[in-house]
Amino acid sequence: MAENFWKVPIFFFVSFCIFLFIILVVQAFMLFKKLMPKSNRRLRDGVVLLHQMPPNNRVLNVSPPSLKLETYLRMCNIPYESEYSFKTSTKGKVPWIEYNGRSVADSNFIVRFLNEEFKADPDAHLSVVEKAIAHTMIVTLEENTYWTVMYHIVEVDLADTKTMSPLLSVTPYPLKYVASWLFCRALKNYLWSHGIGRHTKEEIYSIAENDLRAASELLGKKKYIMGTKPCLLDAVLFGLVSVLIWNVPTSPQANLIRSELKNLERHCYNIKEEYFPDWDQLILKHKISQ
Ligand SMILES: N[C@@H](CCC(=O)N[C@@H](CS)C(=O)NCC(=O)O)C(=O)O
Repeated sequence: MAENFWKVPIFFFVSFCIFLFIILVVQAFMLFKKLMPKSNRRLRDGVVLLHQMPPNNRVLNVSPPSLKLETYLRMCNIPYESEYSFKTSTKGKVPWIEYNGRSVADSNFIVRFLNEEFKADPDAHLSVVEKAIAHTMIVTLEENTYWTVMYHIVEVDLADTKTMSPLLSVTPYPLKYVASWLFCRALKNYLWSHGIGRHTKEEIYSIAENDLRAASELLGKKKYIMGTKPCLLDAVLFGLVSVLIWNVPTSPQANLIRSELKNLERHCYNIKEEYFPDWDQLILKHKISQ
């Protein structure tokens, strides 16, 4: 009898692990069902189906490339419908689209594809030099400044991210612990592989500051970056600045915009007013976070 004494706690521990495992599997299954596309929406010919994450309470989309793409669609009057879910493209990212039986991934390849299909070009009015400047600024914002936002949400303000993330906010405990851990691990790996994650906090925010100051200089007092007519860069800037000032309003980047780079904030409100009169209704209708 005495030699079996140690088996009792082991029995309880193993039972607890099995129980926890079953709970996690059931929760993951339920969450998967909840978050995958609900509609077996039939693709309509000539209409773009835009796959993107649902809104949270603060912003129409927490993903700058998704907001940029939706802005582009509206700028070019391209007919589209949104499919709000967490289904990713073949490249493992959002946004992506389906159009006339074809799937296209990555906002920039989507823009190229739709420009061809719809004979649209939001940059048609730009000179060759303006196009070159716009291209360079787009790459700066999407491949550099964007990662400073990712750094902020995972390294500095994770508690807020967990509350506001469309995915983590609807993930029940105890699965939320696992999902948060996986989310952080993936994002920290991205930051490290990109290279920006190897810098100090101060260095990373200074990178963001330099980029945002450059964008602000380029915009100056103009309504849109290249003058009176918007171009793709305006959509990119809107995607990033709206996420900064509305989704992470306490970040150093948002503080800088609100205190010193006010033209970026004004630009953001201009685009919202012009292209998203239904912004609040869309958030109310489709938001998924609590
Ligand atoms: N270059 C891509 C970037 C898309 C992107 O980074 N999407 C993020 C959300 S903002 C994503 O899907 N991340 C999921 C992941 O990387 O696992 C584009 O412009 O579409």
